[in-house]
Amino acid sequence: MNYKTLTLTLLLGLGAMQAQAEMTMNHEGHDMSQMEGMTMAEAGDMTMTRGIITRLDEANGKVGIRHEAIANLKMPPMTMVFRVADPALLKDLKVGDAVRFHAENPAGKLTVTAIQRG
Ligand SMILES: [Cu+2]
Repeated sequence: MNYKTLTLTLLLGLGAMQAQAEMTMNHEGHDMSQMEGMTMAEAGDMTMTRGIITRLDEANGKVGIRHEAIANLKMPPMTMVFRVADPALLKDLKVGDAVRFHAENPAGKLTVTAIQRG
């Protein structure tokens, strides 16, 4: 991990902690037991983004996508490589396929957690 990545990871970590602290404060006095242990994704954020497959590397669990803006990650349109949560997600895809996918950024590693043709 290089210095830049480390800094980014730390910043993202702080941001997440801050968001959590704010959420806790905003919900003071409410019953939060149902939310315990849930990530935002599990709480229902499954924003799907459109893209075109530009590269497939099933062996290394990576996929290149020319994607539209990713709302949940506040990322502008670009072509980039993502990790995939499970390489099996890629098995029916080929370069040039139009897809819809959901990506998350756990610990600074952009990861596709769901992808489908369409
Ligand atoms: Cu991107």
